[in-house]
Amino acid sequence: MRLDRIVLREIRLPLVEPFRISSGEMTDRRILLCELTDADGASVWSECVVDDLPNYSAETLDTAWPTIARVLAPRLLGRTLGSPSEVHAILEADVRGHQMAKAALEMGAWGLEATRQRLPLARLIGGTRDAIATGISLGIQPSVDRLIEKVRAALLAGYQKVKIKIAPGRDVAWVRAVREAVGPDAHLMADANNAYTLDDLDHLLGLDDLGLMMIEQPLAHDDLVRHGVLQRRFRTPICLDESIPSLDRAQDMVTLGAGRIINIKPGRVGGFTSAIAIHDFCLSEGIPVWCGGMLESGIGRAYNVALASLPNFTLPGDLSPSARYWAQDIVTPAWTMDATGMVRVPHDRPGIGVEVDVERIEALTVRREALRA
Ligand code: OSB
Ligand code: MG
Repeated sequence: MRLDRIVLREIRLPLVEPFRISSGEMTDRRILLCELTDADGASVWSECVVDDLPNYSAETLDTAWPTIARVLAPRLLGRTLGSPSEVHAILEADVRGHQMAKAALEMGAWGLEATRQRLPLARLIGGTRDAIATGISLGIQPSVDRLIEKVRAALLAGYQKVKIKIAPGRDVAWVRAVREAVGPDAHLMADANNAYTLDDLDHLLGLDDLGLMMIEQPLAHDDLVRHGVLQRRFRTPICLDESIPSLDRAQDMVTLGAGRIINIKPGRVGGFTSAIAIHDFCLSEGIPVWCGGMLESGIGRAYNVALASLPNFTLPGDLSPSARYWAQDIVTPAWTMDATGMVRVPHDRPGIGVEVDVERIEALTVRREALRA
C-alpha cells in the first residue's frame, strides 16, 4: 500500500443528549474525520477520537489537526508500506504523546488494508467473535431519581453492563440507591474520570460493598502508584482507562498492582497495533479487557467493534448503538444492538463494514484540508 492522499475534515454533530463526566460536559461534538486514499485508488474513512477540550486527555481537535497535517501524515504519504503493522513504529519515533492523532492514521491504515484485500476489518486483525456484548455509559444525571430511571431503562433495553459516571457529591449514595432499586444481579460499575485523590479513600470504600463489576479510573489520569495503593484496599477490581496510553503502562499496572482490568480504547493507545499488544499482554496475564468508547460516530465505532471481536475482550464494551448518540449517524446501516445487548460484527462486509454517508458528511463539514504525497 502507498498512501497518496489524506483528507482531514471537521464535522459538527449534536449528541441527542448532553454527556456529562466528572471533568466536563459534551453536547455538540466536533468530530475529526480522515479519508485515506492509496495509489491504487482504494480509500477508507477513519476517526480521530479527540474532543473540543483537553479534559479527558491533553489532546484536542485543535492539537490533533496540525499534528496530523504537519508531523504524522508526511511520514506516511508516498511511502510504500508492506503492512499496516509498520505504521505504529513510524509514527511513534521521536513523537511524544498525540496518541489519538497517531491512532487516526494507524487505524485508517488497517481499514485501508482491509478494504484493499476485500476482507472484513475484524478478520484482518484476527477477531474471532460474531457479536459483542454491549454496555452503556450513563453520564452524570441531574438527580438520583433520574439516574435510577436511566439505569432501569438501560437494563430493560438489554444492555449487559451499566456504567455510572460518578463525581464528588454524586457517588456512593447515588450508586447505592441504584443498587437498591435494580437488585443484586444487575451488572453495574462506576467511572470517576480522575475525580478523586487518596484523601477520599475511606469515603470511596463505600463503593466496595455494592457488588460492582469494577471501579474505573478513580484517581489522576497519569497515576499508577496511588491506584496501586487504592487497589490493595479494595475487593472490587480497579479498571484503568486514562492511565493506560501504551503497552508499557499496562505492564506497569500489573507490576504495581494498580488495577485488575483495562478499558482499551484504540484511540487512547495510538491505534490497533498498540491496542492488540495490550490485549495480548493482558491475555497472558489473566487480565480481562473491554473496549471503551469516546462518543464516536459510526466510523470510529466500526473500528471499536472490529477490535472488540478479539478473544480477550471478555467484558461488555461501551459500544452503544448509533441512536443512543445521534439523531442520524453518518454511516449506513446505523449501529444497532439486539434485545440481549449484542452488537453484530459485520463479518459479511469488507473493509470497515459500514457505508459512509459522504453527502451528509459534506453537508456537515466546517473545515477541510487535503494532504498529498
Ligand atoms: O471515561 O470512558 C470514558 C466518553 C468520553 C470521554 C471519556 C469516557 C467516555 C465514555 C463514553 O464513557 C462511552 C461511549 O462512547 O459510550
Ligand atoms: Mg473511562
